[in-house]
Amino acid sequence: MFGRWTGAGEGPGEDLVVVRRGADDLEIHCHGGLAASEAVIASLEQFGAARQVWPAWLRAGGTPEIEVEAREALAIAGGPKAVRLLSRQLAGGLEAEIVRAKALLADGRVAEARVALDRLGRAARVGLRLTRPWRVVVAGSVNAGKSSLVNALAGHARSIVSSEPGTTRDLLETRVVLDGWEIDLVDTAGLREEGGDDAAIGVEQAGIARAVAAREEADLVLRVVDGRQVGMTSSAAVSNRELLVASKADLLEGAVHPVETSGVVWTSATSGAGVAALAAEIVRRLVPEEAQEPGLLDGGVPFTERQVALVEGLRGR
Ligand SMILES: Nc1nc2c(ncn2[C@@H]2O[C@H](COP(=O)(O)OP(=O)(O)OP(=O)(O)O)[C@@H](O)[C@H]2O)c(=O)[nH]1
Ligand SMILES: [Mg+2]
Repeated sequence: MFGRWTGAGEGPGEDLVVVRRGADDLEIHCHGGLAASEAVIASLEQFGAARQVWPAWLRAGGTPEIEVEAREALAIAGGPKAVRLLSRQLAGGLEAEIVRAKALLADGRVAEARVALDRLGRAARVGLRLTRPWRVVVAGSVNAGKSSLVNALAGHARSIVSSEPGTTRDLLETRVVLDGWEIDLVDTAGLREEGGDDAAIGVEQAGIARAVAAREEADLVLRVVDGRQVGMTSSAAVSNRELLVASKADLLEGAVHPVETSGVVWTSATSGAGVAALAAEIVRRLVPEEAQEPGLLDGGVPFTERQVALVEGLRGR
């Protein structure tokens, strides 16, 4: 039916189309924009209707829980890899594997079920991160070239760069997509190693405190060292959550070594050399599963705590 919705009678009303989809199922189509739909909903509420958020609406309509969760996650996920992974779960990837594992258990084929459930358990680490970008903190001494590297990775001049030590004061986040993964790069205030951090005063000191705190919460810390000083940095002091990055390779005479042999990623923000290799290395460190177990993320992947608990429960049987 086409007609004019006048609600409680105020205003000119709203032209709309009402479609009966079933005995107790009506669709109301109105003009675009939020104002028209909001006015229609408000008037329906006056007549006793209850407003529902969409996940509750889907659940009430009998949509399977994993599908609702996948739609909720897709609404906030970023980066093509997370979206592709979640789309597969929406299409039934995880559901199918859970059904299969349950059937195996019912058949007494416990070992086979275990293999499938263990795989789901290993995939869950990445699955649980699909709606929250990885966090990479860029740290190091003042003037090491941290902001220049962030800009090189982001492909635009996000952070202010200058030869003045102590240029970056606060944490500055830049969301980037590297090799399909969404990542927040966090530029920080440099540490003043030589004169001690006492050389920094006031706001810079506060910035350094924030930099230290940010490192604690990072998935990965890029420890940026001026290439001319790399020899003075002991790689033994680099934790497995850290990646040693040498900057300003263009100022160096002689060869730079590949990361496989030196453990150091050599880069030049000025020439762009090594920046793509750095991006690849960041992803390799954040999502080692991709290289270590190809195919792990191609099948069912649990992506909520509820799903992980469900898999754990089956594994315990
Ligand atoms: N030649 C050369 N110079 C660079 C490179 N990267 C950075 N620089 C220079 O090094 C200086 C410091 O660079 P920034 O990126 O501001 O360094 P930062 O680590 O962010 O410094 P703070 O924020 O002060 O801690 C600037 O003068 C840059 O132009 C590089 O790859 N090659
Ligand atoms: Mg800086």
